[in-house]
Amino acid sequence: MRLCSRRSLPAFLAAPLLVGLTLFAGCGQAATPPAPLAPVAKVSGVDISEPRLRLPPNGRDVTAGYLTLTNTSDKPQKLVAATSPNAQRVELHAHLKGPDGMAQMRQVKEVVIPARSTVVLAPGGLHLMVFGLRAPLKVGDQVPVELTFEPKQIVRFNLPVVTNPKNGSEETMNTSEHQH
Ligand SMILES: [Cu+2]
Repeated sequence: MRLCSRRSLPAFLAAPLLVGLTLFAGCGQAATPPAPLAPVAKVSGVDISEPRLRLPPNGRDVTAGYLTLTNTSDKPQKLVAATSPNAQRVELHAHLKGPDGMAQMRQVKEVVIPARSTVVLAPGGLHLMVFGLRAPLKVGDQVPVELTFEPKQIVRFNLPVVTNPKNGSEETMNTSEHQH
């Protein structure tokens, strides 16, 4: 029996490696040059990628969600509303400079994505403000969210919960370079 279990160990270790190699081989072509943002959801004219929700500090039921919106059309697109079955309310927010020069968080009516451009909702800028979470969250949870784009396009997807919602896009992506 001991021999048996010892022999099974390498096989157990090898299995994840094989899966990893298979995946790597499978997406090798698509991975070079650096993969474009993979959309997790789309509506006509807008691809949605990089969704994530900041893990709220202990005991809080308020947090912020982030994502990247890419306008694949030749006209401006508008995000006008957000909701989640897991929260009482979701608002579109921006950080705007007040008269005193300090950045303040403000609700905005809409987020406009210019034609053929990308708008990044990221820490310190535009975000989805989530109020009244109905249950405590942990890292890795998936929180469903529903976005409404004009005219009456509704799309639903999940925001995975993360501790640090910063990622590469806001540093590396210069949206003006994507405009034509
Ligand atoms: Cu906010």
